[in-house]
Order: sequence, then structure tokens, then C-alpha cells
Amino acid sequence: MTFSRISRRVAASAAAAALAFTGLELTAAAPASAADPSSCPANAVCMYEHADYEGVAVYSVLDDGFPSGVCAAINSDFNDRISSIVNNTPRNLIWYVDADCQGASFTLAPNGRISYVGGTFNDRLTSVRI
Ligand SMILES: [Ca+2]
Repeated sequence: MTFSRISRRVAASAAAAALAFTGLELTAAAPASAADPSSCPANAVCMYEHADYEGVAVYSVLDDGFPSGVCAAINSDFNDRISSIVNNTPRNLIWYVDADCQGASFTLAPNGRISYVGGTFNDRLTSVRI
């Protein structure tokens, strides 16, 4: 709950540009100076520019009651850029290389993380089923 409030405030102050995660806030997190996946907030999905949770990081907090099975577009700033992911939500997240949850996909289990999404998916992820 605390992180959800924080992320809402940050998103509002950042003029909420192109928050393509419908119903979620895709918020710029502090740059991962020391790549530390444990710094991903509770109930959030954290997406990293590079493998091993390096580079620019953004996250979205999953609000309580967010409908399950929704296909969300990845913010245009991060489209075709993600290389590693932390899933601190209680849901399976299914990641796709094409828009509208089409094309090749893989599932990241609840409270799972992946230090490198692999060649098929690296810098290609475009949508995610939440
Ligand atoms: Ca990348």
C-alpha cells in the first residue's frame, strides 16, 4: 500500500506521460546504481534496460483489484528495451514480443525474477498479460 501511494504521487508529479500500463502506473524508479533486484518495491513489476538488473529501471505497482488477464502495452519508452525483470506481484505475468499479447511469449511466475530474458525476447518485449 505504501509503495502504491508513493508511485501515484511520483507519477502525478511527472506529468504521467504515456502510462501505457492501463490502470497501472509505469513509474521511473531510481537508476539501479548497484544492480539490486531486491530493491524492487513490494507488489511491483520492475523492468530493466540491461541483463542482471542493470541500466535504467522502471516499475509499475499492481493495484489491489486490478483485473486479471488484462493485456497491457509496455510504455513506449521501454518498448523493445527490456532485458531483465523482477515480478514482485502475486500473479503470473506473460510477456509477449508483439502488441496486444501476440507472438512469442514466456511466463514469469509470481515473485519470480529473470536476470536475462534470452535472445528470443531480449529488447523485443512489447506487451504483457497481467
Ligand atoms: Ca535491453
